[in-house]
Amino acid sequence: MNELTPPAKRTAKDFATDQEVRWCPGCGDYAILRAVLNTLADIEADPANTVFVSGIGCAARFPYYVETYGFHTIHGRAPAFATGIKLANPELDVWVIGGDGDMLSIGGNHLMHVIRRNVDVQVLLFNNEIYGLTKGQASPTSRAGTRSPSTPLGSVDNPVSACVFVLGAGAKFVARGIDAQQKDLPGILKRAHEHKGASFVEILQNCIVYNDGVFADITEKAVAADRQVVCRHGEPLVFGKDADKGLKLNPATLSLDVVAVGEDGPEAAGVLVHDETNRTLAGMLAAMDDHALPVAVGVIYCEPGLSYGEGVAHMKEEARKRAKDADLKSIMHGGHTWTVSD
Ligand SMILES: Cc1ncc(C[n+]2csc(CCOP(=O)(O)OP(=O)(O)O)c2C)c(N)n1
Ligand code: SF4
Repeated sequence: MNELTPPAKRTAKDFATDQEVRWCPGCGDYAILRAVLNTLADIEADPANTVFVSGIGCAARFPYYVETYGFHTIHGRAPAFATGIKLANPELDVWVIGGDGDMLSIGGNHLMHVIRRNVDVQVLLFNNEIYGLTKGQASPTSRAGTRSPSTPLGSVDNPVSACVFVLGAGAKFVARGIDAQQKDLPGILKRAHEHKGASFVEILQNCIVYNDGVFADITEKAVAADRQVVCRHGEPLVFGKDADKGLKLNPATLSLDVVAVGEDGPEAAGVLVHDETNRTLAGMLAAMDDHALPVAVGVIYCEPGLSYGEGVAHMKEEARKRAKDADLKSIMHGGHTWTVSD
């Protein structure tokens, strides 16, 4: 009898296409692509069962570069396409890709609904705080004062925080990662993939051409340890090069303060332990964006629950039970019907 050789495990390279990648040299999108390809290899994704769906923008070119099924759809509407794809074939593993303009300007409405419905897809929002493809106009995440072709005197708009927005829409999985953090990003993407329901991951992405260095005050090697707190479920929220700082709840202001962690450790200093199932804590962590507090990265919130697809399947079952003996004709002629005369 011939012995069958088991198929070799796919590597990240096997998930890359032969398409010429058309991002600017040095764009953060390359690093995100690498992290996603590594994740697909790690989770042993089946290319025949995987779909990448995007809207419009530089980020939205993503499906061309992944050796799976893909849809490059219309501006802001990737969440709507993804919802239809997932409902039509719940077996498919669906990833939604878009920039901050695509998902929070024209697509803000669609993002809200895919999240609140808890459709079982992974939404990756590449946040470079600018419209890259259209040459650098201010986006909904651009900081106040951002000078751009559309805001030559500096933006007077208040920026939206992507993670706070989706939490407000009822998100049950919220995480934040950074393009260049190749060690951590695949782990975050893997968690997003494991979660049943809509998983939202904001990825801080450097647009080297139109907004270079916008996250430097968070990501530069010299400041990263002091400017980022990594959220790990069940572990104290400490940060700093020597883990010498921590986040503590201020009961008087109901806000987070930074405290020094002494020799007695984080518990003695009253540092909070991260509980990714705590929505109130998630709201506070997601909102940290000024210099007084570090920026939260990692899995900020995770609450397992019924996904939209499961809800729709239950509803269909119930409808079938109720209309067991009904035929199409009786359904068509049941209820309020009337005849229109000439
Ligand atoms: C209906 C419509 N309106 C506007 C545009 C122009 N447009 C194309 S991409 C884009 C925004 C891109 O920014 P972002 O989503 O942040 O992605 P990035 O290019 O930075 O990755 C805009 C406004 C369009 N293509 N279609
Ligand atoms: S314009 Fe910016 S976001 Fe677009 S490919 Fe170039 S560097 Fe990347």
